[in-house]
Amino acid sequence: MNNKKVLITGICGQDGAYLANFLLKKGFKVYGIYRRSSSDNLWRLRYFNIINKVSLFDIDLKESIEVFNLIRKLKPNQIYNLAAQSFVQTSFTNPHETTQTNAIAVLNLLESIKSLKLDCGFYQASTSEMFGNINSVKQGELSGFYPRSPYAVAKLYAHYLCKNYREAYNMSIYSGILFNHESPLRGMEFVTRKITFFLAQYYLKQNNILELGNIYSKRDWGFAGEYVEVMHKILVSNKAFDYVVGTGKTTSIKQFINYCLKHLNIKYQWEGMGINEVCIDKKNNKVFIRINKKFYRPTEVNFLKADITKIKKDLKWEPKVSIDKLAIMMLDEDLKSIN
Ligand code: NAP
Ligand code: F7E
Repeated sequence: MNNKKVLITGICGQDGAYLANFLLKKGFKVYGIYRRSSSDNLWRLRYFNIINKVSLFDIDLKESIEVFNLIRKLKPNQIYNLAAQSFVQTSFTNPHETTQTNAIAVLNLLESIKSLKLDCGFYQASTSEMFGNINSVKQGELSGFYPRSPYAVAKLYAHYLCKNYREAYNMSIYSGILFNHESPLRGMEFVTRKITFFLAQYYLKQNNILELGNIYSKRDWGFAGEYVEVMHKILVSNKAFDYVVGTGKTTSIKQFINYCLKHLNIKYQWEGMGINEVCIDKKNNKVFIRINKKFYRPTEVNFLKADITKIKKDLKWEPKVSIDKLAIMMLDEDLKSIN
């Protein structure tokens, strides 16, 4: 035990669980903010067998006084702000909740640290969605921003707020601009897990149809287990305040599906175009993947690819898990859980 206290908001989410597990192994005392729910939202902590090793506080991040009181009581050495309404699609239907949690709650957190004069490192979960449609071949720390969803707009507010509080009040605030990162613990609503979970079921039972939206958008996908280690590295290295974290490679949703089908040895054929595009199982000539307009977004981010020159140079960090390996990891875990 190194006696250092960390507070993780969003500890029950994908990154929160991976980070808690990582920091416990490093000897930190880990506290977490989560929201009690009627459905089981502790499953990721159970996956790592760490429920009894972390101290959990049932607080909605929007409740600024409760958050302030908790920070005053704990006086953590580091805070990782990972809580967010993180699903881009939902931000179009629920923009107020998204803005309150992803933007205003960050203001409340920073105000708490400032008014308590706490000597505390603060990590903000910024996102590649802030780049949106900037139309460049790669996106790095100096690229412009063009957010394309209420989610991205709220995150950009938080990102600039962190910059301002750092400059105005000399606070130790760090932002990781992370590109998409996935894992077997990814929420079912995100496209990679939606695909791997469906295909694992399909492989075992060969029924049902998967419906998707825009399969031509491209993402820079990495492994969440690696990325949480970088969050910590950024915060303790004290070299620069903003880092882009990604793989430097980009893959379309369709290509991701093809990687999965190859691993499962399912012979397939894509046919048609646009809304009529389908994927046919060659074994029985049946359609098992099709497009449904309901999964299209009002405004889409078509292309993301990280420029990781700075983090490679400063922090000597490079990702190890490629997207095809990640697809296999997720599929194998899904197959195991369904079997
Ligand atoms: P996640 O799995 O959706 O986890 C987010 C967590 O925040 C959930 O456990 C959620 O709990 C909690 N939360 C939401 N609103 C809250 C509120 N008002 N008060 C308290 N807790 C609240 O997301 P993730 O993938 O781990 O991402 C972690 C952070 O990184 C997020 O801020 C996300 O925006 C950002 N990010 C993620 C990626 C990525 O590819 N994963 C990339 C860049 C940035 P409930 O279950 O109660 O909603
Ligand atoms: O969509 C397309 C969709 O929801 C990826 C969050 O962690 O990463 C994540 O945001 C792409 C988009 O992730 C479906 O239109 C097609 O182009 O998995 P996603 P996201 O929107 O990139 C960023 C970095 C974050 O910060 C966020 O918090 O896939 N797509 N068909 C679909 N997406 C979904 N979800 N479902 C579909 O059926």
